[in-house]
Amino acid sequence: METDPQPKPPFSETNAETPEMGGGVPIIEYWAKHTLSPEGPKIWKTLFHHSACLSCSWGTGGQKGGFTNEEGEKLQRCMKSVEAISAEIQPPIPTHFFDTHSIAELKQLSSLEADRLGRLSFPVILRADSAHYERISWDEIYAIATEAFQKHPEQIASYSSGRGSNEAAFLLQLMLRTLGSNNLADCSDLCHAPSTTALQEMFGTKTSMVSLESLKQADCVVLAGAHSSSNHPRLMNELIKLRDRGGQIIVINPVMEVGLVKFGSPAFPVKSLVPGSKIASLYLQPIPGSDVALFIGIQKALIEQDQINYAFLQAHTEGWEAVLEQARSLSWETLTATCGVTQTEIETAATLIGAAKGVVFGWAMGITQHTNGVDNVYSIANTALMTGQIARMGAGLMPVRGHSNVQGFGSMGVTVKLKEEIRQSLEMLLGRSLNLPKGYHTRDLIEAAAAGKVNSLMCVGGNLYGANPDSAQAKRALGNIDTIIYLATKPNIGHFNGLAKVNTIIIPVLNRFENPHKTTVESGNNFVRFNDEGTTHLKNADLISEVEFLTELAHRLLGDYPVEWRKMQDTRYVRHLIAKTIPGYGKIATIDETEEEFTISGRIVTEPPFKTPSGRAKMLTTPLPNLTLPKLTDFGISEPDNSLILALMTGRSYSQHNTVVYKIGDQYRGMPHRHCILLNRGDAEKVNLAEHDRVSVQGDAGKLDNIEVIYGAVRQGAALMFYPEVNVIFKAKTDERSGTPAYKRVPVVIYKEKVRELSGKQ
Ligand SMILES: Nc1nc2c(c(=O)[nH]1)N[C@H]1C(S)=C(S)[C@@H](COP(=O)(O)OP(=O)(O)OC[C@H]3O[C@@H](n4cnc5c(=O)[nH]c(N)nc54)[C@H](O)[C@@H]3O)O[C@H]1N2
Ligand SMILES: Nc1nc2c(c(=O)[nH]1)N[C@H]1C(S)=C(S)[C@@H](COP(=O)(O)OP(=O)(O)OC[C@H]3O[C@@H](n4cnc5c(=O)[nH]c(N)nc54)[C@H](O)[C@@H]3O)O[C@H]1N2
Ligand SMILES: [Mo]
Repeated sequence: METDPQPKPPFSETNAETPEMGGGVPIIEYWAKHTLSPEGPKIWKTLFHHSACLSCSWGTGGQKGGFTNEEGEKLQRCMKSVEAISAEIQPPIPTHFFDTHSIAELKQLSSLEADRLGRLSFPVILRADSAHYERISWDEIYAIATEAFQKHPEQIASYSSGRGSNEAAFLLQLMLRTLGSNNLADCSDLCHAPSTTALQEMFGTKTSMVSLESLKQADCVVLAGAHSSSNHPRLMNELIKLRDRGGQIIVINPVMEVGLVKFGSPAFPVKSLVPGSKIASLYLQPIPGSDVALFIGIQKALIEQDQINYAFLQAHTEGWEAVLEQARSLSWETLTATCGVTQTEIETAATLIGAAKGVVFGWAMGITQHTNGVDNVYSIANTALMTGQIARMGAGLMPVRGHSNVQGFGSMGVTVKLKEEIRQSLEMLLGRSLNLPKGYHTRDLIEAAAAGKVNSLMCVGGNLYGANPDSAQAKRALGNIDTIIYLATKPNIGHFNGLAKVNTIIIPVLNRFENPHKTTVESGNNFVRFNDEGTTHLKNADLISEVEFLTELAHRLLGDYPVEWRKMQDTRYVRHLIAKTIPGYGKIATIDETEEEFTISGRIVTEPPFKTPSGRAKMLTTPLPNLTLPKLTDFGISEPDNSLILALMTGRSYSQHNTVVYKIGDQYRGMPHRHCILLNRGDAEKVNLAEHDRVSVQGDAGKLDNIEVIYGAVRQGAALMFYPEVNVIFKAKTDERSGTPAYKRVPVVIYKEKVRELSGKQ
């Protein structure tokens, strides 16, 4: 293998607790500990069950078995799936638990403690005048729910999270839309909505254009703002193989994530697991939120290195002249000052891209969760188009998605931006026009609830309270809603803090490997997996499947219009409807007979034209972001005594799945618990902070005290903390086009001593 162009990234100093690489022996130890423990047999049974992994959109599973991916390759199950399964096979919450624990007590629970209460196994309600959740009968649930969802369509809404099935998702949107509501908020609004918005605008498609097969033909991957060694471990196998065949990987991330430098994968027990495999050839560490400048820099270098594919631009794109002109006219000084990466580093990236035969551009939350998230995606796509690294095998754009079925929810129409084709099919089904109002995405839902405009909310999974910025606002907003119905497998802090004004109901549901019927999910690679029916370990429990609850409620609300809702409890009928309604999903109609999992047709783009009206990709210029940080006085602080203003990135620790914390520490970053801030040593020393000192971290909505300083490989001026805890300190600033909050660039001030606060400010 050639030597890397960059032996050591500039901000690579870690702390003593950081391991030398990601993955490796600790993964095997984790597997052994859990699979050999008393819960072991249950874990193995689930691992072998024919259903998709619960964890991320890069999971395996389905009909080919738990350890086989869509290309038939074995040993593809990551430890995150064991983590997720262990949480689902917990014992039930004891029958009298809620009688003896008041809501005031439950509000104090941390995310980890809430999850460790066990599986929800009977439905409960918290009434307005009560201090306790209490058991409720199904008759009363349906009575309350029916009344709640008969309210004016603009006052009813749903929120969903991508763990449920395509069938549940389809039914949810069909029920809400039949009722006349378009308020289908979804966790993707907080996640990849900038990707769907940008890809739709430029290419007329909303998802990855690269299949696993295509990725295997690439010889360069650009991975921006994705901590895949922690959040999409199976992608690491593809990156290892790419390096093995002589390919190059450019990582773009303000934090030097140890697992993106070197990763030991159990899929290659001899050559990778113990020694580790090199991942990044080049590691660029931009200022958080500055990726547009970095990508324009790469474009500028590509122009200067004469690597532009003009023939491709002329034949298959429009608007390219302005995009090239933008890169030419912005000076190197401006670009490098904005992104904080040197011209040499940027030119090296361009050289690697220019020399590659096939480049795949992958990205995740470091790109999308910014006020200019859509521009970030445009700038990546422009780079791919300029070099013609798109619309063929081995090249293209690959958003690295979140939840294991978040993409399926979008495909099924759980979105405020309904595809025209689906709208037309729904109108045929309904026999009337779907004259839908605009609809609330997740942030609009919170704002509308805060303004008292929402009466009834159905949450199909997720943690709407914990996932949003400004936890106090989220709590207030949800408290204005009369009825909230949570469908969940396990309790979370949202069930205890996101309480409705009158009735909060928690309905315990069966998870993906327990449903009495078959279901399907869609991966981030556009691959549809088929889940067998299963059973639950919870004995004498009173659980329901999402499909059964939604169809029964819909039946009570809508009778047999536009479908025989109760008949839909046999999910084969739902799949037939999906086949008729959802573009590219034709094959789902026969999946029960053929058991053939499939790639959704029309998604993988291996040749032009694109799906825009002109057939050309629409290139769009991308203004540089304004990255000015507030001043001390903006935080209400009068004197500059040892305080530091930073761009704070918020995200996941190694052992958490979104708002659900499995283990308090982050072993990859050497952070021992959740109340830490990862800081560059140089920044800390500037203001006389030592490692392990305790500081206050203050944003525009509040502050957290007693936060431990941990030195890490994060660039100067930036820092990192974990959600959901950190969500109390900042208000939502969103990308206007997608509604996604800027979780990755939160202006904060940190200080050790209690500083004097300006009166009247804040
Ligand atoms: N085990 C596990 N797997 C998961 C999840 C989980 O919580 N746990 N969550 C699932 C979900 S819903 C999602 S959306 C994905 C999330 O997967 P990721 O997007 O990988 O997760 P994040 O922790 O949000 O962090 C992304 C990375 O962005 C970097 N970053 C921050 N700001 C910037 C920036 O301005 N520019 C660039 N280039 N990089 C930046 C951070 O340093 C971090 O390494 O993972 C999914 N898979
Ligand atoms: N500060 C900050 N905030 C963020 C982010 C960030 O990076 N920084 N990331 C954002 C992102 S990318 C996302 S996707 C959101 C995540 O937001 P959500 O998707 O709303 O939250 P989760 O924590 O994934 O939801 C977990 C809950 O789902 C329920 N659940 C699990 N499985 C099932 C099932 O099969 N059926 C049902 N009905 N329920 C189930 C369980 O009760 C569990 O407690 O958070 C966002 N918030
Ligand atoms: Mo996400």
